[in-house]
Amino acid sequence: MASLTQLPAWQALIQHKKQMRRFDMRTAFAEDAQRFAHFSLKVGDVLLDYSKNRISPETLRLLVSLARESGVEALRAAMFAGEAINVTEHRAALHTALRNPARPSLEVDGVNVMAQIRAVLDQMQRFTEAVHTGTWRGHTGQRITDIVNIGIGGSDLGPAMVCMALGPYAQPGVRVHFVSNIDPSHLATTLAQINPATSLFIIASKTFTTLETLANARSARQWLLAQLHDEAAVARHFVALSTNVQGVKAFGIDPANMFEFWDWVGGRYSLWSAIGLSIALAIGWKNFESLLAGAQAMDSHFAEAPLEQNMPVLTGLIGLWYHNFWRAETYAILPYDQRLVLLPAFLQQLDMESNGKGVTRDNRPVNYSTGPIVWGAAGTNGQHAFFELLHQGTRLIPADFLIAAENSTPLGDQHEWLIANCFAQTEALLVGKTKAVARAELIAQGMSRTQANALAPHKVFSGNRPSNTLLYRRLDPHTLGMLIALYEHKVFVQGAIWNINSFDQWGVELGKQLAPPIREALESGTITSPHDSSTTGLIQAITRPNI
Ligand code: G6Q
Repeated sequence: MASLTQLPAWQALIQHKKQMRRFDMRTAFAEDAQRFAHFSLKVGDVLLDYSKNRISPETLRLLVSLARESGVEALRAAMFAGEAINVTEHRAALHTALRNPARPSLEVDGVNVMAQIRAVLDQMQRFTEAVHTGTWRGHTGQRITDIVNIGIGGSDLGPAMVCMALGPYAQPGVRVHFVSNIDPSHLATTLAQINPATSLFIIASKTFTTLETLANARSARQWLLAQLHDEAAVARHFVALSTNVQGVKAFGIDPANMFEFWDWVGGRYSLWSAIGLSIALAIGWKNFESLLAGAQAMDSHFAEAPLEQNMPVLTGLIGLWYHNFWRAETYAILPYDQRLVLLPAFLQQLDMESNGKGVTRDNRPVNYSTGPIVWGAAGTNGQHAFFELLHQGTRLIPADFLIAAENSTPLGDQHEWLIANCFAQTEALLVGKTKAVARAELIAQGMSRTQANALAPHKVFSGNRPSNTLLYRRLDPHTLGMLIALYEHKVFVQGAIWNINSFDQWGVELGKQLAPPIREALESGTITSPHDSSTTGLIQAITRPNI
């Protein structure tokens, strides 16, 4: 493929950006009474309003051309077909197959993966129902009341985010906890809240070699055995989610209590696989199926809708427009939905681990920027913290606002206030406030002209600041599945255009390589591997604190 920056659409977008430099969304809204209708799209229960962006019909036409010229459609077809699009690891990326169990067959390396997927789903369903009905009990015959998922990164963030989001669907009698950090305080705090006789530990690790997870799993087993005094208890209180049968056996978990997945499931795309067991246990099997079905609905839309009316394509292109042509380095995720409080952290991994890459799929360094910085927090809390910078700071920060029309746990008129705040913020970002208006307001409040002139510049909001709004009826499992799949595919579209491999994560590996020699030095007090003087100094500050 020609270099991205040489494509006609990229070149045209450079020119177009020059014409759009002074584009004012307020004027665009004034000139087109139908702007919302022209720049919004509904898929199922999810409405995307992308009208508050610095875009014209011509911008979208050029961006869609860029998607076509850079081969997004071919790569999308290859992903759904199970081709090895993860080129550096020679693997398919088939999270879409996990949520389409009705698909008759799909061969990867001569194996029908659909049969494997269905078999594991059946095993997960049987187990989930056994725990919920009390058929599966702890070693002393008591029912399971607490589930502890021990995993990190992709084996933690997705399930933790979903369980939090779907709290109103929680099964009675079961609490789910997540332990990820090797900092012992994480596990210790959780253990202090639970009873070993009624607890089930899910050891979630694709590789079953991850230091943090294995260390926490070992400590959890020791704690359990110290209280139940019988090695046989492990079989009733520990299950594993992994691709590594040998590792699971070596740890001492019976492979009969292992839920398998496969190397073509990326960690950050794995909540739809056996890694979702904690979700099924938290919300029940039917709701887990509904989560999968929601993601599948978004998959079908992504696979079939024309690029011009394709939600993941449009959000991906608009994000890329700001990142590459307006040099916006970050974007904010602002769920006006307390239950989505973990969404920014989940999307941080999804986006930054997928597209934080500097080498193309054909092994050349990129000569354009990739991988925006993702951050955010739940509204309205963010409003009282960092929104100042969004409104009055010097940077351009596109933002996604997410809001439900209905709340699962309404109280008085609080939800109406939540919606009002959400819409008011996107409106304020758009409309802003001029110096003349600020000055007039101050004078109307009784301030002298001199004082008003001095204060007015501080009360100016430039406006014309972009946002998307995702409005959904209610945060139910189906809608949440759609929203997550939307972001997965958005990231895919951007990675496809940047011609990078969104499915590997070599950057994660470096820390895994460097930590063991430091650990050894901390224990022995002798540094045997070469380090810079900073690292050496820090190690010695621990091993020889008095020097
Ligand atoms: C995700 C990453 C990474 C991974 C963790 C845990 O895409 O690869 O976050 O999920 O390092 O790995 P294991 O599941 O193998 O323990």
